[in-house]
Amino acid sequence: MALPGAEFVVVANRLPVDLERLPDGSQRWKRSPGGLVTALEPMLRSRDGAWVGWPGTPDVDVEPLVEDGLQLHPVRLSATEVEEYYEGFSNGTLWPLYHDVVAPPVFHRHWWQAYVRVNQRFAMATAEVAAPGATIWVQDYQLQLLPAALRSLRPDLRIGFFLHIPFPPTELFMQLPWRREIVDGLLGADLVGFHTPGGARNFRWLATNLAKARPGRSRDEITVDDRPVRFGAFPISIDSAALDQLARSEAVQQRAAQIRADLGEPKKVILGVDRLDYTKGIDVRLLAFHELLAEGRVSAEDAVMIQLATPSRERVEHYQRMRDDIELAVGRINGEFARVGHPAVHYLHQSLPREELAAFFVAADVMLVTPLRDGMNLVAKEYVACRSNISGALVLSEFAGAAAELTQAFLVNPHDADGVKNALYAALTAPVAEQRRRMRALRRQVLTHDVDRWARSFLSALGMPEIPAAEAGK
Ligand code: ADQ
Repeated sequence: MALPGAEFVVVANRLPVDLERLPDGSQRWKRSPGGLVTALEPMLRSRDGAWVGWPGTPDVDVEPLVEDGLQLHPVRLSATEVEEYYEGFSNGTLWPLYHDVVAPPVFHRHWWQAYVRVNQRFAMATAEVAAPGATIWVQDYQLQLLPAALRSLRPDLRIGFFLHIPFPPTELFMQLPWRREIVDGLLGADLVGFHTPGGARNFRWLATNLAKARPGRSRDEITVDDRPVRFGAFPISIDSAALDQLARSEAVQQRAAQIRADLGEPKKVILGVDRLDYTKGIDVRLLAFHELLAEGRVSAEDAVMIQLATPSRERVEHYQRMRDDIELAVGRINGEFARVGHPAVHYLHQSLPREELAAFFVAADVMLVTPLRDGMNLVAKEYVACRSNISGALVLSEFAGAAAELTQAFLVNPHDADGVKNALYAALTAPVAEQRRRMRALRRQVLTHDVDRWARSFLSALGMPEIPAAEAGK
């Protein structure tokens, strides 16, 4: 099928749809609506937009398709490439390296070679799809070589890159055997975006000290081969208004009440919601809760903890071990403090529908977000968006990007076990007036800084002409 050249192209490791294989051998598309799709969809639709990405199943050739008015261009990955480029270099090398080496990164040359090969393939696919002078927005750490690869194929394009995970301190980044290639890859963009100013500063240092960039005309610009490259912090957010509205709905409010009733109407419900990942500090919060129970400062009669964990990267060995450790810790707490029919910790290794998740946020008095390092952490913002009754307390790690904006949370250093314990205790016992004061400030921030604003501010810095709000369907 020949599709028209697209004026605006989003390139991400994954398409916003999954190709599913049914038991009878046939295939079908299933939409996987994430925040990014929601934010970018109106812009994609209003300007012949296209999305380039992997459809989620290895070894299949899929023709480009138009799904719900959106052009989708699948990039093929073999099973070996999924293992080496995705599970290997992206998630076994870059992910731990960029998250402060909280797990040791593994450096394999054949993983790197697969990463180079796949980035090149994405560049070719994008070059074929883009109209002359089109705007391209490349997403995340799996595709850091793409900006330069694409520029060499198509110098006419306007290229933006956004990193969804932290950009690490330079001393850590320098461990990477292919550090220069990665920085050169990013420097192919016209604009490189990070969640925080710290990430942008780290990038600037590497670009000017490791690569051949020179200082530019302003503090947020460098010059590469006489071409300006801008960089800066663009903190991502959520569709705050939609989530606020969902959480206020009768169905979600009733479901939240039902959850509390099912838990036995405890005085306090403590919640954790994460992709099951070693960066999220799930062990940190379980330890804090365990010690508070053991010291008798909190009683299992009064407080119940729920940990919802989406299965993630289950084929990577480190993730398998971490899952075992967390399940052991949950089992220990329940072994000591549960009664029949009343667990102290409820643990669900499941991905929940949006409405159900919103009901848990509404039901929770204390939200525990304790990553050791996190680019942003959307869960913290989702909790806040769901607290329309201006109550509840957010305990938030200083090492999440979100901490820069959510300053009225109970901020903690997740490496400080006593600090986390004390913050959890303070959140559980905070007077109503204090909860309201903090939550009001948190909601002001989250409701006025949504994902649409994020996308618009990045694209306008990239120089893409503004779409009138009405035209974008907003
Ligand atoms: P993630 O590491 O995936 O994202 P996060 O920002 O918290 O982390 O987003 C997770 C999303 O998954 C949230 O929308 C959450 O609601 C959802 N989720 C988690 N557990 C769930 C469950 N059990 N059921 C259903 N949904 C669940 C990466 C970076 C982050 C950055 C984002 C966006 O690591 O730092 O904030 O990208 O840039």
